[in-house]
Formats: sequence, structure tokens, C-alpha cells
Amino acid sequence: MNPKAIVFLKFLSLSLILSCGSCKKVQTVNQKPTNASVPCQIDSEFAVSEAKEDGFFKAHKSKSPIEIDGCSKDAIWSSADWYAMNYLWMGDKVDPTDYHGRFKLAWDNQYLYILVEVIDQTLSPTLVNGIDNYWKGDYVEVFIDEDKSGGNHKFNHQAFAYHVSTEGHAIDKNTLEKTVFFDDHIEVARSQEGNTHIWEMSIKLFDNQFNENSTTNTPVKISAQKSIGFSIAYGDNDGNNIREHFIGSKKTHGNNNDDGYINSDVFGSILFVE
Ligand SMILES: [Ca+2]
Ligand SMILES: [Ca+2]
Ligand SMILES: [Ca+2]
Repeated sequence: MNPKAIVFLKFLSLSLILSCGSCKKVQTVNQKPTNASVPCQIDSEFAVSEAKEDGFFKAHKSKSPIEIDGCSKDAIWSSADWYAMNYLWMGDKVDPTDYHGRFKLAWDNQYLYILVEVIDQTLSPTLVNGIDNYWKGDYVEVFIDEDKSGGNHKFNHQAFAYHVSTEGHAIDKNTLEKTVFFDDHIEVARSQEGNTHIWEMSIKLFDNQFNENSTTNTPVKISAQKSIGFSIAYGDNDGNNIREHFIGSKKTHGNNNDDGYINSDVFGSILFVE
């Protein structure tokens, strides 16, 4: 059999295995109805993800709103590039069966969209040991600094470090130094096939005027050529109630690679393009 036919058959079998009908959907927030007959568009095993030492990424505009269902069938996801999130920030060297991560970016005027694909042999519920352990994983951490100002954001909202939990919460500290949910900021849906986990999210951007005591905060409209501070990482907990690995999208992230939740100077960035 010629090599092209082999590649096609591999792709066909992968497509069948990963069809939406077999997609094990888990812990979906604000789940919308999905059409189970539409196959998921999952990249083949041959796709290469691009690592960016400086954490600078480009996001392309989606022509239509992305359906957040944890199933990457939206048109923009088949054309967007994979970026790597494999810079080891904490923990010992990690085996690719223990953790391997990559992500895609997209946007429209209302949302930043992120598709995260993580291989993790053990998925631990983020909040199983209580909310105080929210940073120990498993979770996806999304760092956003809307105006790219940099600076301290630990207990203010000039930037955010959203800990997106397996339960679908977006967790950060508030101005009273309490751990709270900012669930209105991020919609997330997850799906799982074997040890491969998809986290699909839409994220509203809030500027430094965000008031946690108000219900009328207006998200910032996104437009082409806008740039924001951004990094993304995965906290891997394989059942030991510790963050065994912390792996991110940028080579370094401050002191001990653990400054992101305090200091937005260390973030990389996204440039929004058409
Ligand atoms: Ca793992
Ligand atoms: Ca800021
Ligand atoms: Ca894990």
C-alpha cells in the first residue's frame, strides 16, 4: 500500500474513533445542545505544535461564533495552528504520557477563544480537596492582562490569573484576598477520549475598571491589532494533592516560574489579527 493510502487510513480510523458520538463529555458548564452526527475535527497525530520561547502568539478572527461544547468541530479550529504549552515551570522532567499540552487561539469582537488539548494519564478533580487547594490542579491557568500594563495583580483586577477548574469554575483572588469564582468571565466545556482531554473556552476580557461588587461590568470589545498580556499553563496533579508539574506556554515566568499569579510583567502576549 502506498504511504498516502496508509496516512489516509490512519486519519480515517482516528476520525472514527474520535467522532462526537464516542466523545465522553464531562462536567460541561452552560452546555448547549450539540449535533451528535457532526464528527469532531481532531488534528491528526502528525500535526506539529509551535513553541514560542517569548510567549508571543497570534490569534485569528473567527467568522462565526464558536460553540463551546468541548468538541473542536468549529471551522476556525481546523485552520488555526497548534501552539505548544510544554515549558516546564515546576516539577521534575515530565514524560509525554504523564503530560503533554498544546492549544489554539481565536477571537471575535466578544470573546477570546482557546482550545486546549492535554494528555494527562490521571485527571484529578480540581476542587476535590476543597477550594483552598484550587491551585494544586488539575487545572488550566489562563493569565490575562487586557491593557498589557504589567504590574502586580494579586489582589486587584488590572490583570487576572484564572484557574479554570475541571468543575468548570474560573477561580482567582478578589480584592478582599478571598478565593472566588469569576464564572461569568469564562465559559468552558471539556471532553475526554482516553487520556486526551479537550478544554474549549470562551473568555470575556475585562479592563482595569472591573468592579467585583458590580453586576454591570462591560467586557472590552476585541478588534484587530489589539494586543493583550497572556500566558497559559497546566497544573498537573495525579492524585497526590500536590501540583506535581506546572507547564506553560512561555519559557520563563518570573521567580521560580511562579510569578504569574502575582505579577503580570512576566506574561507573554496575544496579537489579534484578521
Ligand atoms: Ca499527569
Ligand atoms: Ca492591566
Ligand atoms: Ca493530572
